[in-house]
Amino acid sequence: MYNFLKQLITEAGDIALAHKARLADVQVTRKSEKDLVTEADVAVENFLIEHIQQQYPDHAIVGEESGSHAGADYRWIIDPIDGTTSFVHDLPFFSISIALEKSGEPFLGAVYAPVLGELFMAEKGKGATLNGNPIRVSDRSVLSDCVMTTGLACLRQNLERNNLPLMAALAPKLRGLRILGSAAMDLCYVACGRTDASWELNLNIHDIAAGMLIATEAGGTVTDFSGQPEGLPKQILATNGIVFSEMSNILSTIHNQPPENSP
Ligand code: 2AM
Ligand code: CA
Repeated sequence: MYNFLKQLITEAGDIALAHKARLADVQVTRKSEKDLVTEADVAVENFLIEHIQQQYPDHAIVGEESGSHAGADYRWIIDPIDGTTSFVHDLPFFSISIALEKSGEPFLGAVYAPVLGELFMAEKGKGATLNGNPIRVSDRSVLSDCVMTTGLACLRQNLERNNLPLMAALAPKLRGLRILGSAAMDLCYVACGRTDASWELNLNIHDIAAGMLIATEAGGTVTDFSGQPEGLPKQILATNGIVFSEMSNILSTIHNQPPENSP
């Protein structure tokens, strides 16, 4: 299954790149005012579903663009393009994200950023790799030495509590804060130690399922802000483990404060 996944995601990356090569002609439609879906998202997802169903006809599949396809013990969770906005704006920070669960537990994960030529993979209990080489989280412990990523998916949903207060509180404490636009890549960058943590609100399971396994297999933590799994994927905090407590305290304290202007 590992080799099947590796080949599948690489071929899916080629399809995304072929669409990107004629970006001006790629059809883009709006799921909502700011939420985009392109011809490439649909083409990659259809390719993935077709090949998974051909190889494993009894497996279940959940796809971002097409919903659930029923099946048994194994479940594939796919995001054909994570970071569709980056794709549309010709930025390199988009990825294909594929996770495989067995009996409800993550078992295999792959995230491929085709423009950058980077394939992150993990198998439960066997560690994580980048282009076949083992990776591990960073050992930075002081926030002022840390670079982190976050995102603003929450702003598209008019939530009462969004990420802006959290960003305002954390940015001054860090060496750097980045918004790359692909939650799957954010988790992989924690996994390989480029960043030391990442947090975000209101993601979907297909954005994070593969990256979570990759980050945890590389020695990181992936939980909700309080350190539990229950709040995922609406709250996510991925860390190198060392900065977890401090980040969890800051995020929980600020996020649990009543929003301004409330009685
Ligand atoms: P997508 O590109 O697959 O939609 C970036 O912050 C992350 O947020 C990406 O993983 C992106 O996934 C996701 N995202 C973008 N728009 C979103 C929305 N309206 N609701 C939830 N997540 C969204
Ligand atoms: Ca997507």
